[in-house]
Amino acid sequence: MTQFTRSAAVAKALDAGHPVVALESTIVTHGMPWPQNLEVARRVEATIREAGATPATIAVMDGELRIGLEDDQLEQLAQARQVAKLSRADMAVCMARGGTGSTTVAATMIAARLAGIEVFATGGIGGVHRGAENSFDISADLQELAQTEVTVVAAGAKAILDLPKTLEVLETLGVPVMAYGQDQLPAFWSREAGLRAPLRADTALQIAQAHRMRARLGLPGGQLIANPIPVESEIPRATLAPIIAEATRDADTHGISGKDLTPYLLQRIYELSDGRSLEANIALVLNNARLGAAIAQELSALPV
Ligand code: PSU
Ligand code: MN
Repeated sequence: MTQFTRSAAVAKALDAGHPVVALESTIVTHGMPWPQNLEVARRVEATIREAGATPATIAVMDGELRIGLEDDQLEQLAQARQVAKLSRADMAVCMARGGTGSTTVAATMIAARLAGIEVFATGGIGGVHRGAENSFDISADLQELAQTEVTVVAAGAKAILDLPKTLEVLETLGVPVMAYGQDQLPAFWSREAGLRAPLRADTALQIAQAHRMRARLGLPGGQLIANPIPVESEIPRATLAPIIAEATRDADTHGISGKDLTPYLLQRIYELSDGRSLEANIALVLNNARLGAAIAQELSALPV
């Protein structure tokens, strides 16, 4: 028995060796408000198709791990309330119970690897939360990058996190972090985090070659590509800093922690920025989808 179901389009592309880009679904259920979440999910898929690759949005629906959603399934998920946010720890439990859940970066990487998809585009990965020295809140996404062979395209780690600590953990775990086309680490809504990225890549081909070289060396784990948000869509760091500080204080006041913290902060920053954070989030996800498709194309042309 296979542990997953592929959509017809994804099965066809993978079996033919055509480029495929995995997409997560937590950004749909917990990262953006209805109805923009559905609109964005559709636009991201369309962007990948226009760039010559096949999108594979991943989710668990009624116990089935789905690699590639049909449009009605995407809509169902976007409208659903109280959907579980699945990571490495709870994906199998949800499937065994016949449940429904969206996949985070960690769970999407696991599913992509099972299906033989090498590239995954998202908004921002989870990382080390501010105050982690007390809360120990470090996203399972980091550990997943250390053990699952998928190249993840993100706009850096979300600026709500402690970025220096996030980079330190990634270094400890042996995860290559490459800024795309610049030396600075991008910080999600802003192009620069005020930190140098450990590595830099200037072309999709370089990223694809590094992915293959890791495999040849037998190194487990993936790569994190930090793709800066387009200039015209960025929110400068100085504008965001007080908003993030306020959202973080509010989370503290209301005792928000664990899995609820990231969705709470994203929603609060959306309110405090009068919707600007969402516009930026949409622009960066589309930008990552384009780069993901380019990397998938290079990988499909390289020998395994
Ligand atoms: N990127 C976004 N919005 C999101 C997320 C990423 O633009 O909502 C989600 C991803 O699914 C990521 C998760 O894996 O947030 C991290 O959650 P946590 O910090 O609880 O590990
Ligand atoms: Mn967490």
